[in-house]
Amino acid sequence: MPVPRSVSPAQTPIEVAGTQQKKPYQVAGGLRALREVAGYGLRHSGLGNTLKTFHAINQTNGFDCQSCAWPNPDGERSFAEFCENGFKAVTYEVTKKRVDAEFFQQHSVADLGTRSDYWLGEQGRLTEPMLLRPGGTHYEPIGWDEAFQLLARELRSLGSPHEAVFYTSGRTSNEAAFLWQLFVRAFGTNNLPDCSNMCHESTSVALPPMLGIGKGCVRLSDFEKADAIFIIGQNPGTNHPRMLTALQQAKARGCRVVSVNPLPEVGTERFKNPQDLLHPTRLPRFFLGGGTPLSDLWLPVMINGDLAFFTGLMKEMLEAEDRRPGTVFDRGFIRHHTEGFEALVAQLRASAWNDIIADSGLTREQIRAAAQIAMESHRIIACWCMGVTQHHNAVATIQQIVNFLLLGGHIGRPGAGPCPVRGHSNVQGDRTMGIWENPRPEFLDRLRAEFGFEPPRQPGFDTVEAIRAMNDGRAHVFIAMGGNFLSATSDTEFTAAGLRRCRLTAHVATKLNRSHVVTGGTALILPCLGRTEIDRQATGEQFVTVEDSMGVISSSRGHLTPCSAQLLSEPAIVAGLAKATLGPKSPLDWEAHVANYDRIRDRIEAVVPGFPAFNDRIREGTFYLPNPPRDERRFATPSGKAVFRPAPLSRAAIEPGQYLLTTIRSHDQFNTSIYGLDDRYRGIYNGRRVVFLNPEDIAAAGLMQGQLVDLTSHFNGRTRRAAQFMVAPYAIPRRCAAAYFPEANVLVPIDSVAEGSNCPTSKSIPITIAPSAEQRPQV
Ligand SMILES: Nc1nc2c(c(=O)[nH]1)N[C@H]1C(S)=C(S)[C@@H](COP(=O)(O)OP(=O)(O)OC[C@H]3O[C@@H](n4cnc5c(=O)[nH]c(N)nc54)[C@H](O)[C@@H]3O)O[C@H]1N2
Ligand SMILES: Nc1nc2c(c(=O)[nH]1)N[C@H]1C(S)=C(S)[C@@H](COP(=O)(O)OP(=O)(O)OC[C@H]3O[C@@H](n4cnc5c(=O)[nH]c(N)nc54)[C@H](O)[C@@H]3O)O[C@H]1N2
Ligand SMILES: [Mo]
Repeated sequence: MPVPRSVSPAQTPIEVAGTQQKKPYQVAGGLRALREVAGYGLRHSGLGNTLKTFHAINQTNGFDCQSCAWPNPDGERSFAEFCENGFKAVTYEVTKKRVDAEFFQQHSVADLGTRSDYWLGEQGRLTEPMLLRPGGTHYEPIGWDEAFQLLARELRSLGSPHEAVFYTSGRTSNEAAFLWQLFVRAFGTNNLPDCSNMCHESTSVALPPMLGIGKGCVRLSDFEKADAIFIIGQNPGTNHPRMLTALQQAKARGCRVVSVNPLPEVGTERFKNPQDLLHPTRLPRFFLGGGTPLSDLWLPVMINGDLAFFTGLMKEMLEAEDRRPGTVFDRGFIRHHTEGFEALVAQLRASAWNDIIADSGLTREQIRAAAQIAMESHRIIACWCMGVTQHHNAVATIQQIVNFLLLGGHIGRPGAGPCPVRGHSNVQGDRTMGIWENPRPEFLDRLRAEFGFEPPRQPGFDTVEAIRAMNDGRAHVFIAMGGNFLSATSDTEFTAAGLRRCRLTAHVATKLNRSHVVTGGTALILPCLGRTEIDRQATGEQFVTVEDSMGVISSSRGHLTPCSAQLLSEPAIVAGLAKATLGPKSPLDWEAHVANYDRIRDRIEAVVPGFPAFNDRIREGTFYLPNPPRDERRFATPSGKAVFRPAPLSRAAIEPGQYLLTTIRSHDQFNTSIYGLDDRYRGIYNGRRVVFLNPEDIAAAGLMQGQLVDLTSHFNGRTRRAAQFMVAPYAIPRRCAAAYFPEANVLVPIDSVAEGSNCPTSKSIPITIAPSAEQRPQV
């Protein structure tokens, strides 16, 4: 097999020789999912740990699965409350392999730069703090105290606190996140970019002016009551597999599911629930038949066609309402609880069907079929994820989805409401804890009242702005609480250049990744405990808390012996850094708070609304944060009403000869962590450099299945290139293309962002496609 070619240390090497395309799966889940779980678990973490994990994952007294933010049932939990991909995420952390000092002695940073993302993650858990000196070729061990002193020195020597960037990924617990933002603000800046900036930021911007809240307004139990569930730009079979259980149960009651997605994702089509194996009465359902059909209607919108689709959907409903006034819209709700209805109606009337059809890529019949389901449903839930949030018009699209819900009064009604499905297991909680570059003044006021210092008021850098700041010399120190900043952000080579210009880059992490390999002058790797591990502090074993996608706070307690005695918990790392940096200027006694996380929770209770009697309540079980729109149809907008926000049609433009590229996750990855090289649901094996194209486009361009092509993105007259992707014919609308994240991130221009939220447009990138100079050997 040919040696993989390294593009640059910032990108995973090109490996295309063995990639194959076969038939996509017809059913999600099934016995195969169980086989994957068992195989993956045993291979990486051994029998003992596999069984222990199996026992504790998502159980009331166990740890919160780190894979996604889908909630656990409020009542009784299944004995196996997890999914294939959750199990892989856990196993990825519980692996028996170690990346220790000896490993770093054997592998220079240059060597690591030639390794694939998959290989880096497979090497095992980080075990001790490591330092890369200026000009050094290898990371070498460093003590924790020395590491904190070094970081503190660098931070204190900056011209201003705003020259440092403090990134957060969404696995960070509430306790760690609260301390982290407190430290950063006491240090003097709001430079707190987080993964949310690349994820649901468009949601967080779209919702507040309409609903007075930046979060979804449904509970899991609402899925038991809904008449229709719209799943928009989301692939739950891979990314939120436990959602399929909720959909399966909803379907059994006769609820209808509409999937809005350019791709026919198997997870929204058919599902065999592996958990049925544990219920004797459900066994026949598992073994007989081809699984539960999930989707009643699949709408293959063109990439970025969602805004037009929702405009068409509402226009169709408006025409029906015109014919039979008072029968389609919830006039009572609109009158009492909303404002701006007339503006929306005017916008719908002004939108032309020709434009709606052209922009959405759907037929009038398809839109009519969706409207029919909507008009027959008294309770509608709309779920959306990255297929919606990562476009230039994402905020407008989300607002159009909420307009649709408001028309029918589908908010604050059991079985109905907006349901942005969050990604990382605590990304929503991190924001609640104040991880935000643009904090509300009320939040800062409460911080000041509780801790007696004046927090900075000037907004900080979000992710995109942080990358620009590192590149143009406004930021010199980059410290990350988890994540893989380099590979997760857009414009990979530009981000790499920014990191290289920093004086210092440091990462609190559990596993090795590419961000540890493309560094500033000095670099640190600070290994931390994972969710699965026992967190013992001065007063005894600790637990942490997280918030799921539906605003439920639950506790998480690790059960396994830490993989190395030298790991610190995330709160302990923040405390060590804060104490060294702030010294006597500290707003609290860091050590005392880390000794007993109850003290951190007391501080959270004092600062963050919704946490009264936090320590008591969390010991009794889980609890919901208040959600006024859901609980009492109360909207914290200036008028106290929900606000319609009409969004005029707009679409990502492509020139003749161009395609619109979306970047997606395979079934075998968690963001930048690559679990394996297959995407069996889509029929892709042993490789990730694949571009999905419509067969007619492939023929029209004179290309062939399996051929290698180079992708070039176009933005404001500049091009960016990613070489050697294998052509894979797929059921995707014409002029649309899909490739995997993070391989395709190099194509996403730093300046191409969603209006209002600054989220990189990872789901709509205009590209051209040309045959590669190098082709794979014919077999
Ligand atoms: N196993 C696993 N679980 C995960 C993750 C993971 O990587 N692996 N990541 C976690 C995180 S952080 C997040 S944010 C979520 C992500 O969860 P998803 O949003 O489901 O992830 P993506 O793969 O980005 O998928 C987006 C979906 O949108 C579709 N899509 C693409 N472009 C468009 C468009 O223009 N319009 C519409 N309507 N659809 C479009 C794609 O076909 C795909 O089905 O999952 C979380 N859970
Ligand atoms: N093109 C494109 N780009 C995208 C996306 C896309 O759809 N397309 N999606 C975007 C989205 S939705 C998101 S959320 C971001 C994700 O961006 P990030 O959150 O930055 O990336 P992850 O890959 O989730 O981070 C993985 C790393 O986190 C570390 N880690 C794991 N567990 C822990 C822990 O418990 N503690 C600590 N301290 N570290 C830990 C490990 O070292 C691991 O290597 O990527 C974004 N980028
Ligand atoms: Mo995400």
